[in-house]
Amino acid sequence: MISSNIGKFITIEGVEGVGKTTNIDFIRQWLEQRKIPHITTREPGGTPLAESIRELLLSPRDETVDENTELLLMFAARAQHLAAVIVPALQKGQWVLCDRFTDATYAYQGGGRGVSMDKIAQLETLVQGELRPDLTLVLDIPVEQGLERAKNRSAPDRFEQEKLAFFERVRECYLSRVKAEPHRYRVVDASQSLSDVQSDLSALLERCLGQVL
Ligand code: T5A
Repeated sequence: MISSNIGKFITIEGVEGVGKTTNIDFIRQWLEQRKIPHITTREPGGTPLAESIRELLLSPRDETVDENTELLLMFAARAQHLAAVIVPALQKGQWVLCDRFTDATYAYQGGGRGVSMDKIAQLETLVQGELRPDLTLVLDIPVEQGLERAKNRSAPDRFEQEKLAFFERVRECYLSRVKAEPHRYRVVDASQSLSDVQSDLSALLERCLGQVL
């Protein structure tokens, strides 16, 4: 794992309804039990300004959102989140547990919308410099199953109104990123029962993080 941060930076990713929010709470408890100072946060969002940008991005609207507008808003929210929350926490030695980060931009704007990966990589460097997550947990699930879970939970946001093929591309992009950089990612089968997902997560956290505690 990359270890340039003082605290560890852990991100959690996956398609809609895969169980990120549910399992972040589980990981938070895992960290609490080990008395590891940490914060949990999310993207887009994590600061008042970035949460306002999230509102702009997620609200369904009649106007077509240009793909560059969407991309730049994602990175604008991220720049604020990094400056105000993530970097200060890591510098204090806190672990940061983040619900989505730049892998989501590659998967949704790159895989889903077809924005060039090079363009995303340029913005990633501009906004983050060298900073990358130490560990990214990809919760993986067949897209239809994830959307079904999301649908049962709340009304669809602007992204959730996309067609199935969009989310298939998002999922494929996550899995291809895992293949390309296997040392940073761990994949968990999120189609299992919640208790099985969490027992896999526990074992995985012990394996990946046990040695740095
Ligand atoms: N986005 C984000 C981009 O396009 N680019 C970017 O760069 C970034 C950062 C918002 C949207 O923004 C896009 C992607 C998103 O569309 P979000 O709010 O994080 O991001 O996205 P969502 O995926 O919409 O979050 P959800 O809250 O819908 O899904 P979660 O958090 O993955 O799922 P969760 O935990 O709420 O679970 C959903 C339901 O399933 C149940 C839960 O109880 C809940 O009811 N559940 C299970 N049921 C059975 N078995 C299990 N194992 C279960 N696990 C959870």
